Amino acid sequence: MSETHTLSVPLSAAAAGTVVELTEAEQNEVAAVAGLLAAGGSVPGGIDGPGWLAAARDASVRLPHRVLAALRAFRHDAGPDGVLLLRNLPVVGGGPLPATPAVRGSVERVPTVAASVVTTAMLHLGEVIAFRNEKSGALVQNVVPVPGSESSQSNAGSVLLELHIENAFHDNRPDFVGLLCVREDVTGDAKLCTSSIRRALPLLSDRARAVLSEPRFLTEPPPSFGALGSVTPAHAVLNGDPEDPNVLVDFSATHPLDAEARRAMAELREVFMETMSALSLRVGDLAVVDNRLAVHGRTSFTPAYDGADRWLHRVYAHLDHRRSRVDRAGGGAVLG
Ligand SMILES: O=C(O)CCC(=O)C(=O)O
Ligand SMILES: [Fe+2]
Repeated sequence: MSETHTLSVPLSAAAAGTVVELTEAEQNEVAAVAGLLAAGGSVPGGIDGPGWLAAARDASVRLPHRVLAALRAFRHDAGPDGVLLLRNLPVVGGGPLPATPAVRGSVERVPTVAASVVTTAMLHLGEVIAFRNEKSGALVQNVVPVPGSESSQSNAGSVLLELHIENAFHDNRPDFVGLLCVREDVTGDAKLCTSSIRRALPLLSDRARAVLSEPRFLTEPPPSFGALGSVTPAHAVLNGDPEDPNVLVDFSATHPLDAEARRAMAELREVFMETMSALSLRVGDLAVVDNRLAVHGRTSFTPAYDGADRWLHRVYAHLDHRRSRVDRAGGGAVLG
């Protein structure tokens, strides 16, 4: 566990990474694509049924060119910040947005406009996946505050959510995490925080770099997996090219195995804080985080539980479906 449990957002913090703001015409094009998929709302099984993801894959090629180009470029190289922000996406069709759900494990089963938007976008970053033990294996999950879960280190909580790699404990963790804002936090306090190892690395001491590159850490599954995940074998926090490594850490679930490893992890958290960006997501913002290069978290906020709280849809993608085939019973999208 981290000792401090604060994320003080630097005053200079702003949106990180590449930002693409859709024009009204582009927004209408996306709405038309999503509208087709949402109209098929009666497909058996909805989003998680046998046919919808294939329909979404087909429809996804019709997204506006600038959106496709941004996603493709980000997939190739997520840049120094490891974050892509698409703004001004459509999130509702004809009717009003329903009340923000306030129950644990809430997911989207019916293909709404917003669910279709986030899925078609994420399909350009790889294969859309979910985990059987997390939010009942749903492909489109709700990120909402849940009464009674305030202090949970999960996306149902409202205390500060520590910086983390998504599902760090899992061998086939997602390569990209997409978070689409369908209702923004009225208080403005809830901010998505991201820090990239590309920004942080030059600020780390040589000793910390060396220690973080050794298998001196263990990572537990997050609370969203219930009791079902298992702790990793000892692993390094920095992997790959020492000059441009991947990072594997969750500051509430990764445990150093010795005192020096503890100090190195604390130093890493410090430099992540120094280089952190924080963003109050607006309605229609899709933030995509490269889960190899950037950690993410969220500042604390105070939900009202009145149906108007902050509401995101989360979708995962990974690049190599064959690599995870052993975990995907029947060849579907859900890892067991
Ligand atoms: O609420 C947020 O901004 C981020 C939540 C989060 O880390 C997640 O859903 O994976
Ligand atoms: Fe997360």
